[in-house]
Amino acid sequence: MQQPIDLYFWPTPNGWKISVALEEMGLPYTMKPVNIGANEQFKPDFLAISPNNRMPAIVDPDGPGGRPISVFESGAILQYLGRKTGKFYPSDERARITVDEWLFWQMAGVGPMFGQASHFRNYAPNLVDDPGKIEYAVKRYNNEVNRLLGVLDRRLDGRAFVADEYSIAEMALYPWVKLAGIFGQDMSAFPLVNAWLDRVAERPAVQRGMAVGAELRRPPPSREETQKIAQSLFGQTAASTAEAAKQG
Ligand SMILES: N[C@@H](CCC(=O)N[C@@H](CS)C(=O)NCC(=O)O)C(=O)O
Repeated sequence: MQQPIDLYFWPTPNGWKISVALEEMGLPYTMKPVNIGANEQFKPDFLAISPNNRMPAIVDPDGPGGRPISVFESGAILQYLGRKTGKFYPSDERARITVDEWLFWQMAGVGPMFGQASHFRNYAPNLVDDPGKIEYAVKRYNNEVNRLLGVLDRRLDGRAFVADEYSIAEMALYPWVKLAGIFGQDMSAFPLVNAWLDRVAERPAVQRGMAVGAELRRPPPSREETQKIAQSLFGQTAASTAEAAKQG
C-alpha cells in the first residue's frame, strides 16, 4: 500500500500544482509547510531535497525499486507522479509529447513571465527608486503575459483542454492562469481561457488541492514586512544563498 508522500509546500501557484496533482491522482500525502517568507527554504534538510531553495518538492517513500526518492522542480514532480500512477500523463508517445509541449510551455513561459509581471507590479516599487525603469519592466512583462494568454485562447479553440484530455499540463497552468486577472489583465479578451478556467475549477480534486495550506495565508503583511520579505526573496545572490544555507 502506498505510504504518504511528503509534500514540501507553501500556498503559491507552484505549490498548488502539486497539491492539485496529488488530489487528482488519489495519492496519500502529508503537507510539510516551507515558509518561504521566513527563510525555511534554506534549512539543510530542505536543501538536501531541493538544492535550488525553492518549493515545491516531494519525498516518495515508495519510489522506483521500492526505495524512497526525492524530486524538486514542479514540472519534474508532475511527470514523476504521472508516470508513477499512469494518470493524466498518457503513455502513448504522440499524446505524451503534446502534454510535454504544454507542460514545458508553462514551465519555461507562463510561470517565469507571470512571475516577473507579478514581481514588478507587486514588489519592485518598494525596492527600486527609478520609476522609468519600473514602467518599462511592468509593460514588458504585462505584454508577454497578454501574448501568452492569446496563445492559450487560440489553443483552446475547438478543444476542452490543452492536450487531447485533461492532463498534468492543466495542473501546471491552472494555478497561474487563474491569477492573470489580479495581475491586471483584462480577461474579457480571452473567452476560451475563461471557459477553460471554469471547466478546471469545477473539478472537486482541483478545489481540494487549491484549498491546501489556506490556513497558512495570513492577512497581507505591513509595507515594512513586505519589504523585508521581498529583500530576502528577490535580493538573492550566490553568496547570500550560501550564507542563508549556512545559517539554515
Ligand atoms: N521552477 C520552480 C519554481 C519554484 C518557485 O519559484 N518557488 C517559489 C515560490 S512560488 C519559492 O520557493 N521561493 C523561495 C525563494 O525565492 O527563496 C518550480 O516550478 O518548482
